[in-house]
Amino acid sequence: MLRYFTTGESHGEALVAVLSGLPAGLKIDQAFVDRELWRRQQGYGRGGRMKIERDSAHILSGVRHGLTIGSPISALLENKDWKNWQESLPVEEGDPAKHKRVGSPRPGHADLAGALKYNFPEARYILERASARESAARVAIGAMAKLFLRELGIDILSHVVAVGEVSIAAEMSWDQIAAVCGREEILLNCADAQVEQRMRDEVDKVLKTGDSVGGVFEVVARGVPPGLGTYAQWDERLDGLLAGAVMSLQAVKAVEIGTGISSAASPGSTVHDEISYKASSGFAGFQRGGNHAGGIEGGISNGEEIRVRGYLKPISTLRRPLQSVDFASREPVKAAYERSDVCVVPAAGVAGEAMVALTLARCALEKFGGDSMGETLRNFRGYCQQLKTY
Ligand code: EPS
Repeated sequence: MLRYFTTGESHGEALVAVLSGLPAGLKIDQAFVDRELWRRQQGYGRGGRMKIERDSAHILSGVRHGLTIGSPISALLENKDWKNWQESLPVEEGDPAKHKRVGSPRPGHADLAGALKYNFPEARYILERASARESAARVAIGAMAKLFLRELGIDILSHVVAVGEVSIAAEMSWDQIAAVCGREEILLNCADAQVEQRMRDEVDKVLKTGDSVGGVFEVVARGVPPGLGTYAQWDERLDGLLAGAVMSLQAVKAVEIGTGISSAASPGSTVHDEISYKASSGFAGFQRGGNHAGGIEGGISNGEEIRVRGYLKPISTLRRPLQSVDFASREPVKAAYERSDVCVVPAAGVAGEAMVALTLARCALEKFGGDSMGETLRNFRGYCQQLKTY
């Protein structure tokens, strides 16, 4: 069973991710893992922190001589900013005068709910863990899940569909998305260059006004065979698992599979993807007229591209803060402001890819099993053969 955990605070010494359950004998390409981490750090609208960090996964265990050994993998991502926080966030008792309080909760952030829940008089420890910095750890192990899925012919990418009110009009093909993801300079990771410029203007607008902006990313997985996930139990449905995984990312407030949102307002005749047959096509010869289903029907992958969208609220730290209350005096004050990003949609898309990869890897391992890659691939190929001769 594939399981994973992350630990770490935004301004602590490091993030640590643990991934358990990958079969032995998978090649771990360090350059690929670090490139994924780099991708997550890009995007127009990031704040000053990304000038400090240069993320790299320092693998501590579970990989020897470049291959997984079937033991849990742990990876450490250093926070370069730690050197500026050692005195205000020490592990040991330290000097209370040096602590950096967050005295008034930001609407939309975890600050207030977290302080109430964990019974802290202010929000410093809350934002330290609620911060999207944690998603870097998920991207590190998500990259390993991607390397596993690649062996099965499955690839995953993302692109930005909307920033604020600016959005792309048409569905982007895999090749268009791959071209934008392969760039050495990532602006807003939008596959339509003209729309991307308008997205940039949208970010500039909120930068000028001290505001922030949200948006929509889409994760696409191609090469997924029919048969991952099942309707047999509610918690085994692939759409449910993907929705939970993507929704768990910081600032995601809604998840859509395929054209789920517009489908709710459309007649069935325009939503459901008609079926045809051509022996040489796909996994089992069946073809679809479209992909409104986003590659999932009945909680099972159907062999089409899986398309999952994450809807991000605007970042909750505003340079022109909203109204709040002082934790200590309970007097009305402006919400706390700390250095922040104003737009993170491209970065969230990369983190979304990681969550989709971890979810698909888990479902693939549940279906094909295997303690070594040889065993997993043998089972996988046997299943693909079964589909071919269906
Ligand atoms: C974040 C605030 C900013 C972001 C951070 C998430 O960090 P800082 O407070 O250090 O300026 O840059 O995101 C990351 C560090 C990251 O790696 O994505 C927050 O409060 O959520």
